[in-house]
Amino acid sequence: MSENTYQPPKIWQWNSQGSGKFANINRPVAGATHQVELPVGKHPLQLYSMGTPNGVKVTILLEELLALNIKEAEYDAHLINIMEGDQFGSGFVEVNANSKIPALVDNSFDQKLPIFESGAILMHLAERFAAFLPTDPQLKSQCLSWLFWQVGSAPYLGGGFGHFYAYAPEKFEYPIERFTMEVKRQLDVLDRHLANNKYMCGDQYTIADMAIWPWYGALVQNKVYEAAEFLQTQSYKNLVRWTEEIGQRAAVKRGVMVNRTWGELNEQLHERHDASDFEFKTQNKMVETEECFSK
Ligand SMILES: N[C@@H](CCC(=O)N[C@@H](CS)C(=O)NCC(=O)O)C(=O)O
Repeated sequence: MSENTYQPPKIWQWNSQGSGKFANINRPVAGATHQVELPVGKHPLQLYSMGTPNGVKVTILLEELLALNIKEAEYDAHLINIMEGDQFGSGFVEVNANSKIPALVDNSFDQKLPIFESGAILMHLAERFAAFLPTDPQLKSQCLSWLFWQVGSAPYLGGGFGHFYAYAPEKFEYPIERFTMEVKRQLDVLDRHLANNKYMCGDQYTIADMAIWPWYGALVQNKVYEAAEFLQTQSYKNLVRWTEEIGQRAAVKRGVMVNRTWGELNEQLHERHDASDFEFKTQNKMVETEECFSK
């Protein structure tokens, strides 16, 4: 066991100078910290997000809807940089009182329709466009069960395992043991299910896959927390098969680029306002353009 002398005080006090990767954005109170309106683009769907696993769920679905030629799914994706505190701007808080990305405003109705929580956004879009959510009651309940499983399970993976394994300023055995146990169990849950199912809902690729892939697929591909070896993710063969298959979809490849501000420059599309942005506005192209202007 790690040596640890910490004793919780009688009453907790906020140390705003706290350590750790997210110390500058973590706060014990809700609400806006500054006044700023959200930008609004030309399409009915306005997404306010960042290319994290929760954000990517929605951009994958939007790109999949567009790949089905559903033109009404055209969208503007505005960057909310959570590391710089954009989620605490007054305009964002009006759309999502919980100050977390992703948030969507659907302007297709008489009144603007704000919606937050990735699972709720996926359901809204799938129902509105009658796609990627089965209508058969058996399959629909399976799809929604897995969708809600993901939303309930991800905090153990991200806030629990990922935080203590990759981000905490010191390594502590107790939380790493606890959350590794749970994440390995979750990986086994998925692997056993995918042994008998092509996708999370039998043969149909649905919003359940789009919710689970950005988290557990990224873990398998060693794209989050650098924990693939530690967790031996390659041993979950069915999960690996499913991860690779979904990763090859063109819409998924586009979805993961949107609102992404790290990694290879040609894989970062900070804002997406048009389908052509994937070709002309990735960061490698933006840098080239800036270089042109500075000459
Ligand atoms: N349950 C929420 C979780 C959203 C969430 O945790 N978003 C993170 C990024 S992945 C965030 O915005 N964090 C900013 C913060 O905590 O201040 C959902 O599924 O939409």
